[in-house]
Amino acid sequence: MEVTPFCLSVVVSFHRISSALTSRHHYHVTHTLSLALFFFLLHIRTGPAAQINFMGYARAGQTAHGIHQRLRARAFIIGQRMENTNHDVKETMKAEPIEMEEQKYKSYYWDTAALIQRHRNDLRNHNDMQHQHQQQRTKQYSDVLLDPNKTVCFVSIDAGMGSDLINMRVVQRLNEETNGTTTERSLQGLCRIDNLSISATHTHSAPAGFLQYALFQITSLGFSDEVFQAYTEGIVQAIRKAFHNIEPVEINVAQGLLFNVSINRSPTSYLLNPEEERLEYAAQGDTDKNMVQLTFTASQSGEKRGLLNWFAVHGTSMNASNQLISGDNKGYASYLSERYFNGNETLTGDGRFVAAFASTNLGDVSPNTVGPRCTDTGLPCDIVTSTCGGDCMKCVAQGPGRTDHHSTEIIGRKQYEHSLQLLQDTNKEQVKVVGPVAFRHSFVEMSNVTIWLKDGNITHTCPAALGYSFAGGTTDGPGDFPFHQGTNTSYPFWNMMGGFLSIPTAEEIYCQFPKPILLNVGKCVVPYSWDPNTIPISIFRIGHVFILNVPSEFTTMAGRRLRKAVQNVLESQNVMNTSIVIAGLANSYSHYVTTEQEYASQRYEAASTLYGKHTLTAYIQEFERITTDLLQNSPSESAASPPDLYDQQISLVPPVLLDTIGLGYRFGSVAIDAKDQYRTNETVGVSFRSSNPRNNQRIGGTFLTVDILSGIDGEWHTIYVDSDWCTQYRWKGGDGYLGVSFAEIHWNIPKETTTGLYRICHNGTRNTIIGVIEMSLDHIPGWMVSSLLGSYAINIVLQIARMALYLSHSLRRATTEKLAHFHYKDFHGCSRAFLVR
Ligand SMILES: *[C@@H]1O[C@H](CO)[C@@H](O)[C@H](O)[C@H]1NC(C)=O
Ligand SMILES: *[C@@H]1O[C@H](CO)[C@@H](O)[C@H](O)[C@H]1NC(C)=O
Ligand SMILES: *[C@@H]1O[C@H](CO)[C@@H](O)[C@H](O)[C@H]1NC(C)=O
Ligand SMILES: *[C@@H]1O[C@H](CO)[C@@H](O)[C@H](O)[C@H]1NC(C)=O
Ligand SMILES: *[C@@H]1O[C@H](CO)[C@@H](O)[C@H](O)[C@H]1NC(C)=O
Ligand SMILES: *[C@@H]1O[C@H](CO)[C@@H](O)[C@H](O)[C@H]1NC(C)=O
Ligand SMILES: *[C@@H]1O[C@H](CO)[C@@H](O)[C@H](O)[C@H]1NC(C)=O
Ligand SMILES: *[C@@H]1O[C@H](CO)[C@@H](O)[C@H](O)[C@H]1NC(C)=O
Ligand SMILES: *[C@@H]1O[C@H](CO)[C@@H](O)[C@H](O)[C@H]1NC(C)=O
Ligand SMILES: *[C@@H]1O[C@H](CO)[C@@H](O)[C@H](O)[C@H]1NC(C)=O
Ligand SMILES: *[C@@H]1O[C@H](CO)[C@@H](O)[C@H](O)[C@H]1NC(C)=O
Ligand SMILES: CC(=O)N[C@H]1CO[C@H](CO)[C@@H](O)[C@@H]1O
Repeated sequence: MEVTPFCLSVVVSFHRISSALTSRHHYHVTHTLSLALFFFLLHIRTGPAAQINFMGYARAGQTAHGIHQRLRARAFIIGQRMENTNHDVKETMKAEPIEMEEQKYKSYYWDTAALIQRHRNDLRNHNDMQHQHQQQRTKQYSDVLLDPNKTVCFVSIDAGMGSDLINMRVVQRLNEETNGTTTERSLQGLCRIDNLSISATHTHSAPAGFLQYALFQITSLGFSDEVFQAYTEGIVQAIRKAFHNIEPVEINVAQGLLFNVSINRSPTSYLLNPEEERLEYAAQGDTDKNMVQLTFTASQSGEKRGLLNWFAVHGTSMNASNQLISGDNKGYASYLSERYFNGNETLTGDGRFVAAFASTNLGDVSPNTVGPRCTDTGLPCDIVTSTCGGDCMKCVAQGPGRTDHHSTEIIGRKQYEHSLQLLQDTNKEQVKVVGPVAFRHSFVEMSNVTIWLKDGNITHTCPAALGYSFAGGTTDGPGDFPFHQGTNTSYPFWNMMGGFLSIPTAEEIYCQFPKPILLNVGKCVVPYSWDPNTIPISIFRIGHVFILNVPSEFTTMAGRRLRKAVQNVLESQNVMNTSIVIAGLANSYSHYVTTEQEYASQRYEAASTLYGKHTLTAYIQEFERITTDLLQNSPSESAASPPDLYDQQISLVPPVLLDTIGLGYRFGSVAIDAKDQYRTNETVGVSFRSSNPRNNQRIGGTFLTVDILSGIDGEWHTIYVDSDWCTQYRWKGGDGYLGVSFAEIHWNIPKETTTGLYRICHNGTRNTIIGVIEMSLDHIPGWMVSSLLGSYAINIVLQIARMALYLSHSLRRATTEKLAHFHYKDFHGCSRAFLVR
């Protein structure tokens, strides 16, 4: 049903990013450069709201068609003050035993993420006060220098997974651009590859195309520089914002079990783990129910500043049919929490309080608690293979809600309420975090780790490979017929298909046994690597809290074993009463990690355990190593960093060519207006004549506002933006529309809405190559020009010309920059005023 927009131009606009970089002054680069201008001010990010594929379900048709919730980066910088504040670095180099630090230590944390730079009158006074407050604070703490060796930077992002390329760019950007004030300079070198962790919440409704390995780019039509730049920019801005909110805080850690929010989606695999091991976790069962939460309270004012928690559940409440950008259940939980602490009157995105619901060992954990059912019969599926009559596509897990949207609300709200309980619980469950901040980081060449087994034998991990069941998908997002989970035998036909890429050697087949190799991804290098062979791991210490950053999805039991192994190392060195959490999907992506026993079942998670059945053992061995290094204050050995393949990336996603509009119409004008009046709980729908949102992603801004007319000053005041749960921005455009597009805005009027006059507005940016001509026609009314230049006929001619331009490198060189330059113009429109009673 769904057609990938621009499928025709896909073929023609094939280009390499590298050529874009070498010809800096030519046109598609100029395109990205001018976008960067918009990014600069802002730090809330969303990937392109249109046409880009979502990461997660790997469905070619699941492309972004608008925004339900903006994606966010939430950054926390936690560190100790430089011992010696006279900036003499040499003085501070002396290593100190950890225990001595306990009482002296002070920790600083900056929150982030949440301010939108917008021109708004309504909250001006409020903002002025905030601004003054902020300036005071900056003044107060601007002289604080953090010790880079005792600082960790943790960023939770609403995205599918972390990316090593993004980490590299974020660190580069932080070092390049921090040349302003003294405070900016002390940000330089503070967050680096070894103490920065960017962990994704694993929402399956965020744009793809930002990973540098070919496998992840198949359904997203290659690499998408727009998405990559937006994510990078958002994270950099979040870290910078965190840095500017420096403040002494008290950190508390609390934990508690949360039931009825998750189920195991491979319960038969879990049962293969030894019984005595499973009995140890009888209170929690086959998924981790424990939420571990850090809360940050300003030391001076005692105000709550933020929270950061980990609870294991997949971001798959929104299903594979969803086409609106969304933070899924974690994003909704963050939204509710930030709204609770910042107050309803604070616009979403503003406000000091930051709540991050981060991901952990969620590998086999689904939020679809009703469980898998056959879509045709309604009966449970075959439990071993997750099929109905042999077809995996019919076996789909259902959430607790009526719709996937409703399920997201239920699962998100339960996490939020539990987090609030943990935070407000003033009994002894709250433990004050004391102790030093420290970290160790290591790149590990996971494709060939030598492993010393307990029985004294030596073995090794294998080059990355995906098994048949990988193509079977999961019950949260089934794969393709004829594949199904639990396949442990291979078929010549599929071996031949997979063999086009790389034929596994006998040794590789033996190494991966019993996984039948479908894709020998570790050896595929055309056009560039398909999966990482080198992965980053790190351990962060914040007092007695330890964060284990892994670039993968650990299953429940795999996570428990890793935490236990690290705990044993800590206890052997007399570090007791620790809280250990796994930060999942951090800093790169290498699929799943199961236990050796689960590996034998070859369900999806096992087929996606890239480096063979000893993958978990390798992780544990490497974490034991860096944990020991951390405790003994010795440096950690590291393999070479993963390659930077940016220059080789292929992108098949065409740029936005033109925005057109029918003759006589104006961009931003209303196509379908609001009714005269509504009641609460009704939905207002307004449609605007609009443009492709990829022209300007409005990072930190909004595509829509819901305004109320104030009875006091007679001015319109914004109350909701496109980040709010009650609003939806849908983009209607693409292939069949010849460049014409509409912005459909829906506002589901919340119950607590007061009686009054409201309106809905839309801001967009249109794209025209002939900006020069347009400017020379300045004396003609704008709508006339835009409708003239926006007419189909003219645009088809221009589109052909532009396509030719795009195709021909030499032509591109020959044309002047002016002609080739994309030209952007903002537009704005509002609905009629309507009454809400
Ligand atoms: C941090 O540690 C590194 C390596 O141990 C050392 O070279 C550097 O001087 C230290 N920096 C500070 C500010 O102590
Ligand atoms: C950093 O300095 C360079 C050159 O002095 C300047 O071009 C650039 O704009 C500065 N960046 C910031 C963020 O101030
Ligand atoms: C989980 O939900 C079921 C009903 O859906 C209820 O009977 C049960 O008590 C709940 N368990 C917990 C621990 O809340
Ligand atoms: C804030 O909004 C929530 C729902 O979004 C509502 O339940 C609550 O009553 C509101 N609080 C106030 C003070 O209006
Ligand atoms: C997703 O959920 C919606 C309702 O929320 C349902 O109509 C649709 O069939 C579901 N799609 C899939 C692929 O499960
Ligand atoms: C794996 O590492 C060992 C040494 O640790 C080395 O001898 C061997 O050649 C490596 N294998 C591959 C395929 O790189
Ligand atoms: C360890 O090596 C011995 C001798 O090669 C072999 O018999 C035994 O099966 C190995 N054990 C494991 C667990 O592989
Ligand atoms: C493959 O799985 C089947 C059950 O699904 C099992 O009987 C068989 O032993 C397995 N084969 C291997 C090689 O593990
Ligand atoms: C660890 O916690 C227990 C109680 O939970 C307490 O009795 C013990 O003293 C603590 N140990 C340390 C070293 O703090
Ligand atoms: C709000 O509307 C929905 C359907 O759109 C309905 O199911 C629900 O009961 C309504 N709630 C109230 C409080 O009227
Ligand atoms: C929308 O555009 C108008 C007119 O250019 C501008 O005044 C307003 O600030 C913009 N609003 C947002 C939220 O960007
Ligand atoms: C890998 C890396 O970035 N290492 C750096 C860690 O931090 C120390 C101190 O700032 C640097 O010297 C290392 O280069």
